[in-house]
Amino acid sequence: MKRKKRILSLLVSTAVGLAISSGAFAQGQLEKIMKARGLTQKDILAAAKTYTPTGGRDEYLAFASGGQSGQVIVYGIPSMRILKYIGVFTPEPWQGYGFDDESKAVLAQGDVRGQHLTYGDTHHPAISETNGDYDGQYLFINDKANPRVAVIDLKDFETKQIVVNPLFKSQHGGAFVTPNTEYVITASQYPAPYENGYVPLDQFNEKYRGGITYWKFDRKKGRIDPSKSFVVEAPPYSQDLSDAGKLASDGWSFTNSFCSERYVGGIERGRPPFEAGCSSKDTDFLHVINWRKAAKLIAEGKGKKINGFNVLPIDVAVKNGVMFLVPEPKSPHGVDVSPDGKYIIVSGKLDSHTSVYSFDKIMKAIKAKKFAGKDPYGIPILPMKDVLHTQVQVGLGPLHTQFDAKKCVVYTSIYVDSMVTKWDYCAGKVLDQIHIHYNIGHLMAMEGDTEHPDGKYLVALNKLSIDRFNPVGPLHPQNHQLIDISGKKMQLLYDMPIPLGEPHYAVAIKADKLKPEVRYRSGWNSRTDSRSPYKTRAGREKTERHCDADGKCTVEVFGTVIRSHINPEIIEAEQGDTVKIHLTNLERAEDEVHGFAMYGHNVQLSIEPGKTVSTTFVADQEGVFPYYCTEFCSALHLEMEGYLLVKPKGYKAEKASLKAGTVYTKADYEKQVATNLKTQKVIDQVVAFITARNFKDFPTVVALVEDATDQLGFAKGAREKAEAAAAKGDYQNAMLWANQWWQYQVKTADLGLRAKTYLEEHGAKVVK
Ligand code: CUK
Ligand code: CUA
Repeated sequence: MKRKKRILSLLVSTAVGLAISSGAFAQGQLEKIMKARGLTQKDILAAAKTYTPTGGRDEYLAFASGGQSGQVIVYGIPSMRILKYIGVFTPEPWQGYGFDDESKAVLAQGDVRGQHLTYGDTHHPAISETNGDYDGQYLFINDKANPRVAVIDLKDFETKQIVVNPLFKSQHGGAFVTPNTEYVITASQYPAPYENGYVPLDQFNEKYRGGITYWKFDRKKGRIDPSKSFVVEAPPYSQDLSDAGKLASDGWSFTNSFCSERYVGGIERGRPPFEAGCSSKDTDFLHVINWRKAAKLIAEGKGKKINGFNVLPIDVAVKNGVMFLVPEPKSPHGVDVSPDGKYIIVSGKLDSHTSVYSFDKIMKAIKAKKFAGKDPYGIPILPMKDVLHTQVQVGLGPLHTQFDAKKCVVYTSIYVDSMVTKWDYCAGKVLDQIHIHYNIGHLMAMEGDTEHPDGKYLVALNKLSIDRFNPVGPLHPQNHQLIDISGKKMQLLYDMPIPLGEPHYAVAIKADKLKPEVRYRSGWNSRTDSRSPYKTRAGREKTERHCDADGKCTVEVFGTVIRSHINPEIIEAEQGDTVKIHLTNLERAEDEVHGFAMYGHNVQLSIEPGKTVSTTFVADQEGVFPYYCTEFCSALHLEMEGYLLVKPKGYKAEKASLKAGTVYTKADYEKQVATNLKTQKVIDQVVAFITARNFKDFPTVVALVEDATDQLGFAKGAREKAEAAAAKGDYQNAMLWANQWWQYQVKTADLGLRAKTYLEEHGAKVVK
């Protein structure tokens, strides 16, 4: 009891930040809450390890596959707070992904054989590496169903490129990068002919093929270069996961397979199903590939082109010592290379062992040409016992392995037993086990597949959540479970439901390695990373209508958005016109996003500060189509609106002028001007506060001040218009412009106050 009290008071004093002397009250409170919520001391400890106080940041950022949702999920560790869903293979309206023309072009790169696809089955994200460690620049992810790879730039967490594998008909073992991201590796899964035509299944052995693709990554451009990429042809063995060699094994890669039986199913014809035929042999094959040599052979022209893509045929690979096979136990799944590159850990789904292969022994066997024979395609097979380092009994259904910061310590997911086993692959012994809820697939340790893993936390990516959360219908959320691995025994800390399935692999990077931007350079096409030709400056907004020789007309809008108006606010078109709207966000303030949605046209844009986006559609129906900003961006956000007016063909207007709703007088005008002058005094005070301090030392404040200066400039312009109208006795327009003058002042004040708060919170100093 005494010990319990001590732990509690320790917890309270650290968690609530109270001195020991005043801890008694908080301790009483804590005990009350624990009792009311049925929490144990262990729970409180776990909470203290994950709870991130308001405004706090996480130590790691995880990128998780969103499975068949075709997205990537970004969350923080240890708080397990979801920060973003990145639209990758699937349109995502909040981000405008798949809605603006710029991102539609990215998704269109992923069309397969003329078919536009709106989902992907994402499995394995990979962070770009430099010298075998995450560099935080790019993220890659594969689509298993449609053999594609996407490139996401971690400067803005946006998908920039999708490449389609022109040979494969499915692609699982990727994306995995080589230690300097020279290549992004993906392996095919279900064998199929490389060509797109029909080939009967009785030619499976001869014409169906697997393969491993090495996508050349051009880091300067930040894009994959398909023309310099290649496939190493492989037998139809149903290749599964891959991993790149590193350090000792740099230049090599490893891919396993689960159906070297080459079985073809046909359950409906009375044949035993695939699952029986693909698990009948005791062993399958690990493919050991010298990718550096393969790349050299391709460069020397030793490959051939199929569907316009470089292929290194099996016979050329064998002749040049590029590909070898190693038997591995029954239907394996994961293959993971140790941080030093010396060991390769393979887990057999139907075997209770993990098999640790020695790269050194593999090289020795290859050098000595000590082969156990050849497979039907002439590929040399290395004798299993000669290249095996050890086998360890870890539990039933081992799948994937991640590495700890501690030497030789690894964690393997155990699917059937719903466990994580911690074991030592050097000494070949089990160290600890923990139960998982339920049926774990992959698991992720912090930077756990690099040359320098961080340890600390492990996340179990579970297939089933069953009874772990409040029920929400037959489709359950997925369950990511956070485990503390800093001690001798693993400790379960937290369950995080994810309403996007299915989590396959995830990678976690130290958060301070990421340096994302908060705004784009002005007029930026974020998808091509270049200035948009449609960039529009303040005051240069215009709408043009041009018709071609066939009488087809296009209304093209070069517009801007800034708090709190869309310019233009009225767009006119004739029925049948193509409408192109380009919008540039003029804001520079952090997080000042505007949206753009329009009635009835499937238009929803996200326009982040500095970005230029476009939408194109045919106005095929006459009518009135309101549009508005979809982000609550200021007090007058609801007024951020406009109309697309589509006139019937040949429509003649009766009167060409717009009539105002309310009528204003001289008194209204003067009252507004008085308000504006008072507001200006407030602004002047804020300006005096800022300029009296070293605000130039704070880039965030400098950006806010620039923005505020812009707004104040607009205010001046509106004031001039108001005064000119008043001078002419046009109090109607004088009042409206005086009001607009005030709107700009409000925005200036808003920015100024934000800057002031920032300076106060960041200890700015008064300067002389
Ligand atoms: S796979 Cu899903 S649990 Cu695609 Cu890496 Cu193993
Ligand atoms: Cu912009 Cu609401």
